[in-house]
Amino acid sequence: MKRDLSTLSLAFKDPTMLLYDADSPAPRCLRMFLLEKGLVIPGVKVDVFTGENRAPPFLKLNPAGQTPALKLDDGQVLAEAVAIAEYLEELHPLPALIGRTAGERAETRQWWRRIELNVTEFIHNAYHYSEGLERFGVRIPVAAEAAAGMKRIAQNRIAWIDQLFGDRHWLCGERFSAADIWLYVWLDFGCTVNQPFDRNLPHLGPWFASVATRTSAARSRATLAASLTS
Ligand SMILES: N[C@@H](CCC(=O)N[C@@H](CS)C(=O)NCC(=O)O)C(=O)O
Repeated sequence: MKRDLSTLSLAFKDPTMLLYDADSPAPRCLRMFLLEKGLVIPGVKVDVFTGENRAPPFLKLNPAGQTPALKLDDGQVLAEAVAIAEYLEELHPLPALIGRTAGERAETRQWWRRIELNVTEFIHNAYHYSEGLERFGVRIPVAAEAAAGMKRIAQNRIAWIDQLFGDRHWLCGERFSAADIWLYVWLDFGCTVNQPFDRNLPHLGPWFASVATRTSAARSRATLAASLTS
């Protein structure tokens, strides 16, 4: 089944939560996840470029100083995009982007973990240690000398994922999942920060082009607050 669920107008609104959102890839993963689920949550934009996320008001919410973060109606604040996605899928199981059965969920998590541990973390940190060095050098430990090697490893692991991918339609076969979202958003981000992947990869090249046609891919570029006012 290859339905593009993000085109559905049937959105479920949950005003009991507030998403701390930003113009960055981890929050974009979550926005795309929400769009695919047809779930509408109020959002507030945190300016990660000026470092609003590293100042006391935000640190009180998320001491890790990162976005996204999700505030629940009882005041609890969740961080880490994957944990937030898991939480939302438990509350709103359908359409399933992680899985309907234990087997499906494990399969999604298998790909998700491969992607985070081998690709997205390398792209992200290589960016922190090179193009983003000036901004991030004052926020987190950085290793400029590691950037070139990390970029190389990211590209190598992307080619490895391409081999594993084989002839399937999405990472989980016929099921479009959170793993596709995370890989797509981070590869797209890589293209904007001097880490373009090889579009000629036989499986990931066409897969990327196919994900890019989904409504959620385009709409997730804008932060939630921006998409409400546009
Ligand atoms: N592992 C975290 C990463 C969160 C993260 O690094 N967020 C970035 C945006 S992509 C951020 O807030 N950066 C600003 C900063 O670290 O100062 C997740 O997946 O949620």
